[in-house]
Amino acid sequence: MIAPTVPVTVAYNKDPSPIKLNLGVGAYRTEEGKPLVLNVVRRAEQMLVNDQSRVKEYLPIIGLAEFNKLSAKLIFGADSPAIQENRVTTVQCLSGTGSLRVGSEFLARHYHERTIYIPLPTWGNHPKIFSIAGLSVKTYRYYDPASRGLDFRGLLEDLGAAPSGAIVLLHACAHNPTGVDPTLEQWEQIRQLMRSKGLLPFFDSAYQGFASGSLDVDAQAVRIFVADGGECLAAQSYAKNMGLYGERVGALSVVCKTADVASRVESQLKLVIRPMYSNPPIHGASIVATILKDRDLYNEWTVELKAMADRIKNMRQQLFDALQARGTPGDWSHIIKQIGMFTFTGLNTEHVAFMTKEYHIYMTSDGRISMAGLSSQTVPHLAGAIHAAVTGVA
Ligand code: PLA
Repeated sequence: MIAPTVPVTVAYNKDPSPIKLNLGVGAYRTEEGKPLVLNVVRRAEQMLVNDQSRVKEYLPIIGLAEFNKLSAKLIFGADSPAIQENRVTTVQCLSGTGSLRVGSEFLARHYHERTIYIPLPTWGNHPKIFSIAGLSVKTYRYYDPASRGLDFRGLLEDLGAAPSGAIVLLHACAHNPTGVDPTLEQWEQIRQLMRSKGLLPFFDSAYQGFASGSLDVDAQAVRIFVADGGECLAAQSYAKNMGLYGERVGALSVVCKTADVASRVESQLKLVIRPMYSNPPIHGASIVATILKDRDLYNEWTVELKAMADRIKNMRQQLFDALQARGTPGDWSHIIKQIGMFTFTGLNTEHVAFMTKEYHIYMTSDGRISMAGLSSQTVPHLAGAIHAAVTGVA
């Protein structure tokens, strides 16, 4: 299980070195190393500020209705039969984390099987969220360190051996921390296996559009599960793809078999949310709804999103090239094969400690680096540190 990312940032903040580099937390930085507020977000905010009719009243328990509808469309597709048949219930939550938490509290109270299978490894917060909510957490094999790719056979064996009805956490795209996703054919096999065993898919979609640059491509895995008419849950975050990290805006959708079940699920979700935080904040959801409902703003968003995804891909290539140029021992092709914000480098805890001490480079101890925190100027520093680590540290 990976170490929490936040302590990495604490250590980074304390380091006085001018060359220090934080590749720990997954937050997008520009080529200049600065946080980015999307232009489309600035425009939407300006429109909201200029609208004198807007007030600061409480939102309903499940949040902004328009935001919920648009969020479901974004992940399931505008023409999704599940949406048209009113089989989806969507509630606004506090970003991806809050959506996962509300979803798992709901399952712990009302679902008949209280075991959730999470990939090994996974985002460090997953096991904590699910166990605190009252689910019992088990793992399924996911990553094969030898191939630095998917352990597909191990995954199928472990899910095949899971008790029927168990919940399975799936990363919708850009698996964190490994950057390794199943192919579409593999997703189809996973779907068939899960449906045949009645396993319940719970998708964590924290990176839609951020992985491939296309919102639709990154939602494909979720959509093949929804297309078969079965149940599933999806937690969405706008932290990365709209750069709304600190606004804490996300959504939980539960796809049900009938409209009647969906409306009863909504009532139960309200009972989960009300004693937790009463109702969600208004600002972030208003920004998202403003962008999603306006064709021009939406198009502008997709262009900016693609530019972020492209910059990350470019950093992968640059880092790979820099290691090749140095003749750094080992096969580094996984850097360009992996997808999304992170590269799972294969560096061990000792390498990481060495790079932090000698090069002031911060990353999680499992060797995960955030490609989004890298720039053309810092690639040589990182490549030099990796080279020194793998040639000098056992
Ligand atoms: N799910 C996954 C797979 C994530 O990687 C993250 C964020 C979230 C959900 C939740 O994000 P949100 O609540 O902000 O929407 N992971 C980050 C940040 C980017 C973190 O750890 O807090 C990471 O560095 O792994």
